[in-house]
Amino acid sequence: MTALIITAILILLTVIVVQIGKVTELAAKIRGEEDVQESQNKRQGGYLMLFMVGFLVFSIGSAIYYKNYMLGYGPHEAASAHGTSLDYIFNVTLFFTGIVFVITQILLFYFAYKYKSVKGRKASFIVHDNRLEVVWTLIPAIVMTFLVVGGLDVWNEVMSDVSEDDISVLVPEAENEYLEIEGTGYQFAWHLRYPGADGKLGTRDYKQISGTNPLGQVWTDKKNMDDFHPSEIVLPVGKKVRVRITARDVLHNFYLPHFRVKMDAVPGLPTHFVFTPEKTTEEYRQSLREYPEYQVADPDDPEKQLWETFDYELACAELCGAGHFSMRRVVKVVSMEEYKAWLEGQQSYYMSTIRGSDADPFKDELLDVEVKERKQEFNDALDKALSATEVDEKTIQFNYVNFETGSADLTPLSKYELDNLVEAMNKYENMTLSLAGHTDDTGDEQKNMELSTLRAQTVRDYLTSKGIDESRLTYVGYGSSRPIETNDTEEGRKQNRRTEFTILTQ
Ligand SMILES: [Cu+2]
Repeated sequence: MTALIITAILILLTVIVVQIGKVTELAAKIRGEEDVQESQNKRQGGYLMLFMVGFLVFSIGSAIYYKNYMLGYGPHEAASAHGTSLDYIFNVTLFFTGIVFVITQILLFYFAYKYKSVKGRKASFIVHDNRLEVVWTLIPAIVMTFLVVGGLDVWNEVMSDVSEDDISVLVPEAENEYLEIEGTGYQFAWHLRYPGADGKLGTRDYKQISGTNPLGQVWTDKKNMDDFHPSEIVLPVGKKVRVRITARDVLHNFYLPHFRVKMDAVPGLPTHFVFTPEKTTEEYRQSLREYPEYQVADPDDPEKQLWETFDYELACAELCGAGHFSMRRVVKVVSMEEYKAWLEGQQSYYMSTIRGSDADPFKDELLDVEVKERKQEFNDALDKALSATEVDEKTIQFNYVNFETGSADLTPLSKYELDNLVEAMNKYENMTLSLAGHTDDTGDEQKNMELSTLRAQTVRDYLTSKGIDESRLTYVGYGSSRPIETNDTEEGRKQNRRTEFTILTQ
């Protein structure tokens, strides 16, 4: 409706202007062309001066009025180290272009007024003026040089990469340490990756991308094992961050407006930027608190005001498709203690999703940390059994000794626990053991007896192959005669299929 009214007004105005023109023409015919023309020129010159004043007042006034909507002003302060210099160079540019803008506008309208056509005055014609040419070439050249050099300086600061002396770590403490994270754009979200305890992001290969491996991480690269995929970016304040940026499908753009960094995410061509967040989310919220536009209730959370719910954000600044808007991710800048606490809650993608699956190239071996953990677990159980006085407390069940289905062949991972036992037997030279095999109650009992005996024997053979004297070991198979759990459930049957040892002497 408003648009319709405005259109109607414009049409009417045009009609009026055309009618006035016609009337003036008629008047000119009556009064004589030249007189009318001259008074008209005079009037229009005056109008132009008026327009100039109005226009300049409006331009400058609106710039001042809307100042707080510009980057670097009011609530839009930069939150990174280089962001302030970037805002500064914008202001310098604005200063010079502002001066040029005002001068040229004044001259433009003043000349139109001053050199309006007057009876008997003729325009002079200048072919060429060297001095003028020099002036209007040199002045802009000097100003441009100043702006470009200043801009390049800031650009280099923004685009500077980490140096060779810098070390990537998960928890940057020293001056030359930085945190490297990774953002991969796809339609329509960002997949984020942190390096894990080793501080290094593992290698990727696009051919490895699958449903369970969204980034195509190469699992044979151990640097990948501790990498984790958080749902938001959390950064420690005041520490250098290098962001590695890639894309999986089309062009995206990794944009952190509050930190004044922005970089295209290009499929097949990793890009990067380095920045240092200088203000925590909480500090930034406090600085927003004084602005009335942030003192209103948050529509999503009416209990709180906008400044309280403010969060830094990551956006995609490339129009990458229909769901482009949904590529927002929250960025939190926190103190080092909070950052460390957040890290505690993060779990390695490999350990939580890939470990032990068919995609795991290490499924037949234990990782160092697992070896350590299990050894500790074993030694704790052994110490407990050694110090026990009751006979039935001297039996320890192997938790990780397993056999291939229906056979007495040890699975590859079984050797670790058996090696722990070898070590213990070497340590306690007088220790003698009885090994026992058990099955569940499925199948033929005769077969179960044979299998359990064979399995206990396999364990014995493994131990003797590692140099333990045969005289220290006896073995027996119990079949399904000694269940520790019900045989009615799969879980119970699993518990009953076990191998254990009892300390006879120590
Ligand atoms: Cu995008």
